[in-house]
Amino acid sequence: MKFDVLTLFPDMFTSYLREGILGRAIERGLVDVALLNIRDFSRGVHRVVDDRPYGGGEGMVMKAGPIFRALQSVERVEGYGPVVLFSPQGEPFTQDMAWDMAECRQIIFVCGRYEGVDERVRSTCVNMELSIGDYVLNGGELAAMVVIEAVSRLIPDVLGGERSNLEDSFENGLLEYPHYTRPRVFKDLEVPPVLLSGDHEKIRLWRKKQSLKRTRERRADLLQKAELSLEDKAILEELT
Ligand code: 6GU
Repeated sequence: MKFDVLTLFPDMFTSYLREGILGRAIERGLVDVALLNIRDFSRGVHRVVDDRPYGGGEGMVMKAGPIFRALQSVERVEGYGPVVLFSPQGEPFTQDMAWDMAECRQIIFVCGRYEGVDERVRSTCVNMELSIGDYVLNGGELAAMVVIEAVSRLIPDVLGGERSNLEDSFENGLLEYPHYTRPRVFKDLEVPPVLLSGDHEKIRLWRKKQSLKRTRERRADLLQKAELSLEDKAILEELT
């Protein structure tokens, strides 16, 4: 998987991309991230990338030209995916989108900054606009890192033996059950005895119940959308 990231702040990515599971995936050649500094595609000695908005008002707008030229410079590999603009006006990013993106060979990201980007960037070079949530960031860089991480960990072999991602929150539409490890007693708090019982069926049912309970308490919206089995429904009945 190749990610091409257009940004005014490429240095924001460098230490992040060296760390952890993603760092190892890049080292192993499973993921490749190319950083393009939009400023390198500006014109004139002052390397201007933004300007005052037509019609007046506060703040600056990212110029279309540098972004357009940066995009033109990106070599498209076979099987390339979307050109994504990150902005608070975008469609909310979801795990389902991450799975779709993981099928692509290449995704291009444009990180917006300042008050916004010239609208003509949207109409000429971008075919998807994404947000990572209902709050305002200073730019799309953190959003790009979020999406790179969410997509990368779905690529075969990236997680390796770390554990299946199929049990993760959201993969079955539910939040995860609680986890415990040693010691058995911590500040008078005991590990639920069922987890020490060795009875795998009992443990499976307990975890399922905890997962459903937690989802109902914290994210009733997810429970509405989840595909529930007969067993799930029976457990929920019991909980009420
Ligand atoms: Cl993608 N960009 C900015 N600037 N703010 C955001 C966002 C993106 N997603 C949520 N807030």
